[in-house]
Amino acid sequence: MRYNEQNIAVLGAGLSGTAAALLLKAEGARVTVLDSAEEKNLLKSTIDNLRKEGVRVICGKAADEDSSTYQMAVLSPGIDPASRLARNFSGRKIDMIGELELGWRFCETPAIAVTGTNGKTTTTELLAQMLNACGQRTIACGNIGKPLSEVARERKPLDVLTVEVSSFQLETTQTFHPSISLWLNFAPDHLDRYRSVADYRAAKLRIFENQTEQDVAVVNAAEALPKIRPRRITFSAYSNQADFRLSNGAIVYQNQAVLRLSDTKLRGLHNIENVMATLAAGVARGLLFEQMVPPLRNYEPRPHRCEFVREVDGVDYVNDSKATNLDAVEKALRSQTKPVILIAGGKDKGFTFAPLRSLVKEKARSTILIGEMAESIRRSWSGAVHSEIANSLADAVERAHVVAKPGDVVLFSPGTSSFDMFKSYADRGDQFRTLVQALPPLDQ
Ligand code: UMA
Repeated sequence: MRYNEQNIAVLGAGLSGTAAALLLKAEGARVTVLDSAEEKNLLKSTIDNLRKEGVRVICGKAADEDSSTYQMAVLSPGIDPASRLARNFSGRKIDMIGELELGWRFCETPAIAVTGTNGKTTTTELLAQMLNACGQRTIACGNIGKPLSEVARERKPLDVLTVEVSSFQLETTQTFHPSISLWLNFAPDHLDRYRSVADYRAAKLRIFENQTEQDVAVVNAAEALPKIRPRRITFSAYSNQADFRLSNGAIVYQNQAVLRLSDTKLRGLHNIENVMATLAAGVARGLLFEQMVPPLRNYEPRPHRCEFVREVDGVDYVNDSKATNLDAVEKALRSQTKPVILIAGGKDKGFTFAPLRSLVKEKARSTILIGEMAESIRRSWSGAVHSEIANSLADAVERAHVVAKPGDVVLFSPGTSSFDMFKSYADRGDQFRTLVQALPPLDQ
């Protein structure tokens, strides 16, 4: 038992913190979970379960000011190392690792790690589904929602791990070493956490940190990456200078057509690149295309990613709540063939919507803005498109219903995170779907 009798602090009582605490407990540590939120605002069942398992839980101000002695602290990815809670530990020079790093220390299975600003979750799912269908036992984990520490504690027999990794998780890795890494794309994001785009990129680049010449990096050919040690396999839906490329509606590898896009349920060039990256990882694992293609054809896209909800009075309603940055909105807008009524806005993450101005002018007939950023987005797009501000998501859907004409699409692609008004992007998307399902036809 590696941490036997050690006092270890786990910061954050969310999914990662809970998984880290239970893993450490199973490894003989004396565990304290600390969370800055008041106990009444945390999930009671989670806290009760931790206490039942013998974990000490400290919440609120007492957590931020706790002065007990610890040998190590484990940080949840959503907690900024500059936060008061984290500084209470780093300030005392207590060794601090992230939850992903902790989980990795207990995994004896090789890992495929997937990063990128957009498409991580889809690619991680595609890859896990494909590998399992090809007889390589894997589990989709990490940022996708199942912390690596939970996988480590379960000790299921697996051939490989398929881990979605975020910049937040990569910030605090030390030994994490994927044998195959996937770099899908990069665009500015999370500027409420990072001082600059360069800092965000540097955190993501840590995915390659421990890779060697024996490893593989599957990388988007459009990306100017620094020198890295692993062998590269490249992909691009926009360039011919890549190992996986697009030709006549099919993905081509070394001049061999591998998969026709119309045979999959995924749409948009960004998804084509996700499929290419998945195939490239399969090649790196020694799989054959005839094994890989059938499960990719059967893959059903996840909700909240350009999800078609319903048609009302000739208007399509699309839920793209997963779009939490501008790059994702850009991709959603570009894949629309009908005039768009765009619903956007949410939490202020430290950037403006100005870069989308000309695309919105080209694609959108009208925009309806919500949340903390509504006024700032209206200013950014002033003169380019008609914008109105709604005071809730329900109000936005109602306004869209009135404004949209037959042949339009109402696209809910917020472009920023949800936490100003919702629990998560999924909660936000679920609420949008419910509101749209409840819309009566206009003539009723
Ligand atoms: N907290 C504090 N002090 C603070 C800030 C937060 O105590 O200063 C506490 C909160 O009160 C809360 C806890 O920290 O109780 C939440 O921790 P967390 O934000 O790390 O959330 P988890 O539930 O552990 O979820 C995390 C990831 N969340 C983030 O990175 C923000 C989940 O990714 C991931 O699925 C999960 O671990 C399992 O690995 C979500 C996400 O939004 C989906 N990721 C970002 C993204 O995809 O863009 C990176």
